Amino acid sequence: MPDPGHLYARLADAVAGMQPALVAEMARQVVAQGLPAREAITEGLAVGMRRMGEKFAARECFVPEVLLAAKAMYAGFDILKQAVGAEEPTGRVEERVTRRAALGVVQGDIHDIGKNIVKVMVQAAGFEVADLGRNVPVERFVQAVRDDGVRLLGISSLMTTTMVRMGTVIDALKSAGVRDRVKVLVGGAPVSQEFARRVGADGWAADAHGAVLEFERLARR
Ligand code: B1M
Repeated sequence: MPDPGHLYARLADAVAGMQPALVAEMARQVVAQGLPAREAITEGLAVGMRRMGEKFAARECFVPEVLLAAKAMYAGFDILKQAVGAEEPTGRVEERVTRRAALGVVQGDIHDIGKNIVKVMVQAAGFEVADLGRNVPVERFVQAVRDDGVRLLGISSLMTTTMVRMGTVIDALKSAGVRDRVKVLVGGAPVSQEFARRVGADGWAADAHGAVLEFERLARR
C-alpha cells in the first residue's frame, strides 16, 4: 500500500500546480485505495490552496493563478466530498438530530473556499449543516437562529476589513433576543482566538479539523 502522506503531498502539489485533471485522478486514487477522504482534503487539497495563498501574498502569483488552483482544488473536492459522506460520522447518531448548524461568510466577503471545506468536515462529523453561502446579510444569520432552529452558528471571514461584521452578527442576535439560543463559532485566516473573545463568540478554530472539534465541544455545553 502506497504511503498516504506521499499521495496527499502530491495532491497538494497538483492543486498548487493548477492541474485539475491530475487532482481528480489522485482523488479517485484516494477513494479506490480506501484512504480517509477527510484526511486527503485537509492534508492535500487545503494544504495546496494554502500554499497558493502564501504565494499570492508574496506576489509570486496573481489572481488568475489562484482561481485556476481553486478550480483544481474543486476537481478533487467534488470527488472526495462524496466519499466523506459515506465515511462513518464521528458523532453519535442519537445526538445528530439535535446538532443543527449553519455556516456562512460575512457580508462583504466572497471568499468561500475555506467555508466550503469546513462545511464538508462538519457534515462528516454528523452535524446537519445549512449553508447560508457567502456575502451573507446580518439579518440572514439572525433568521437562521430565530426561525430555522439553528443552535450552532459558524461565521467565516477572510478579510480584516469584513471580520468586524462577526461582532455585528453577535450584536444583532442579542438585539433580536436570541443570543442565548445559539453557540457561535468564528474562523478564517485573519481571525484569532483573542478576536473571537473580544466579539463575544463562544468558540474559535484555525482550520476545518478545529472547527469540528469546537462544534463538538459547543454542542455538548
Ligand atoms: Co482574496 N484576499 N480578495 N480572493 N484571497 C485574500 C483573503 C487576501 C489576504 C490576499 C492578500 O491581499 N494577501 C486579501 C485580504 C486582505 C485583508 O485581510 N484585508 C484579499 C483581498 C483583498 C481580496 C479582494 C478585495 C481583492 C480585490 O478585488 N481587490 C477581493 C475580495 C472581494 C470580496 O470578498 N468582496 C478578493 C477576491 C478573491 C478571489 C475571488 C480572487 C478569490 C476567492 C475565491 C473564493 O473564495 N470563491 C480570492 C482568494 C482565493 C484569496 C486567497 C489568495 C486565498 C484564500 C483561500 O481560499 N485560502 C487569500 C490570500 C491568503 O489567504 N493568503 C486572499 C485557502 C483556504 C483553504 O483557506 O480560506 O483560510 P482559508 O480557510 C481555512 C481556515 O481559515 C479555516 O478553515 C479553512 C480550511 O482549513 N476557516 C474556518 C475558514 N473559515 C472558517 C470558519 C470556522 C472555522 C475555521 O468556523 C466557523
